[in-house]
Amino acid sequence: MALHSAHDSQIFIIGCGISGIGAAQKLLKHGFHNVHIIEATARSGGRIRTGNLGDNIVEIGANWIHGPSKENPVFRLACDYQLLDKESMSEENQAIEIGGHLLFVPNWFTSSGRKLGPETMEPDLTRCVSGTHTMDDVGLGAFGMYKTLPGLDCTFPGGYEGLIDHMMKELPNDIVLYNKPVKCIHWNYTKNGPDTKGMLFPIMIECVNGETFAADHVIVTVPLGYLKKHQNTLLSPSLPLHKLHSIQRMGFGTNDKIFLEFEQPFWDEDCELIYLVWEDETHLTDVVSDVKISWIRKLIRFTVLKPTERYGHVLCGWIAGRESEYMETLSEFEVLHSVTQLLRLFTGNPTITPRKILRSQWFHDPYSCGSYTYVAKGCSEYDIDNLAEPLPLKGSNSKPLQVLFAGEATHRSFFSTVHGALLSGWREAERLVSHYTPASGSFSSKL
Ligand code: 6YU
Repeated sequence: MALHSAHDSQIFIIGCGISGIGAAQKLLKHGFHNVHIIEATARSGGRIRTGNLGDNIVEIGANWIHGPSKENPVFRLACDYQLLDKESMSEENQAIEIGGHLLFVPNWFTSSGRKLGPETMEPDLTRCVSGTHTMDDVGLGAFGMYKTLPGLDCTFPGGYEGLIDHMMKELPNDIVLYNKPVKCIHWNYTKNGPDTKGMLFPIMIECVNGETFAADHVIVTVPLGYLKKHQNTLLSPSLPLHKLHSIQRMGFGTNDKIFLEFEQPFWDEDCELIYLVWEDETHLTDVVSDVKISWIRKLIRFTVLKPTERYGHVLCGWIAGRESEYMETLSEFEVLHSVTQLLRLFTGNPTITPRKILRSQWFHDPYSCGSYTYVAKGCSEYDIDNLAEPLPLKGSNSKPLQVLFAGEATHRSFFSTVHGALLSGWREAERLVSHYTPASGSFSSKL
């Protein structure tokens, strides 16, 4: 077999979300130069996605930096790139320890068309946060595993995708191979592929379009939702059973957004969050019987995009679980019609009409298959560790670290977040770096 140096290793990263970009950055910094990212779609960023509603930018995917303070690498990068406003970067902001947001100023509307006074009603927001269908799906252990960082959650005034643009500028232009969905990663591969110039590689990556790539290492960053759907075909030989079981046990929820622009606000000037309160009992049952008729009843929370000078009068409605999956199957016109009827009912104003709509469809996105990970009932941190465990498993005689796993779902305490995703990409890059570090005595012997 021809020998090549550690830094010549052919490394492919599957997925150009922030975990894949982070992994590539770190590998290049450590002198690996044969690094490529294979991305299924035509864009970078994955679930970080900024879109347009008329003249406004809106976040179709990730919204906030959760816990913007020094320990958060996304916050540090955003500061370095000067993407945040002064207030978000202030020491005071970073020191706030409330696990996210201050209490939003709410407006309450009821299904009999009444606007309630500022009573302190305690809303259940949790289901939306996890993106699950009912809270019964969420394991209690999750609340101990998920770690919050200090700092008052903040947004990117110019859009979250600005972060991706800046990170991409630090990578070589041709590093990403776009529009190439990967069909199968053949590992422990013994045949010599046609484009391998006489070298033997342990991995052959097969794309849907028939193209193949030979590799020493692959870092898989596809979302857990995608892994769940393609668990039996994405790898050959197939994933070991304990990894498969963990993929099945872990939860991947859907949380969608419906953006609406209005000519005039129907909410108070200081209002930040609108709640719709159904006065009949149907809403009290968590699982609504006929989703086709009653999906709209799950749309009970709207955030007001601030500041008004930047956004105009724009609301973001949040919908999670099976109802969001159903909503995605409707046309934009049908969604607009249902939401208009809903708001007319709750405001008692029969003329209210949003003038623009934009909604996300994360469940039907073929390369996300949902929004983000939650720790489902019966799951533990060991499932996350199983997910992150590289192949071949320890103790095997085959070439080590052929397939590595990153992505938000593989981070023990920051799953479901952008910073968790970034840290997981760095973690897997560092795994390869230390594998090839001369001090470990492994520099060329492991090739
Ligand atoms: C955060 C937030 N946030 C809202 C919504 C969503 C998410 N998150 P990627 O998917 O980015 O990249 C993978 C790539 O792989 C992608 O480009 C694919 O096209 C590609 N691919 C797939 N298959 C392929 C194939 N076969 N071949 C080649 N390529 C392939 N996070 O920090 N703040 O406000 C939100 C939010 C609607 C959808 C979010 C938020 C989650 C992040 O967006 C997400 O974690 C990362 O972007 C993922 O990056 P990645 O690289 O791993 O994958 C108890 C307890 C509770 C804990 N939960 C607390 C909830 C906190 C989360 N809050 C979320 C809230 C919102 C609003």
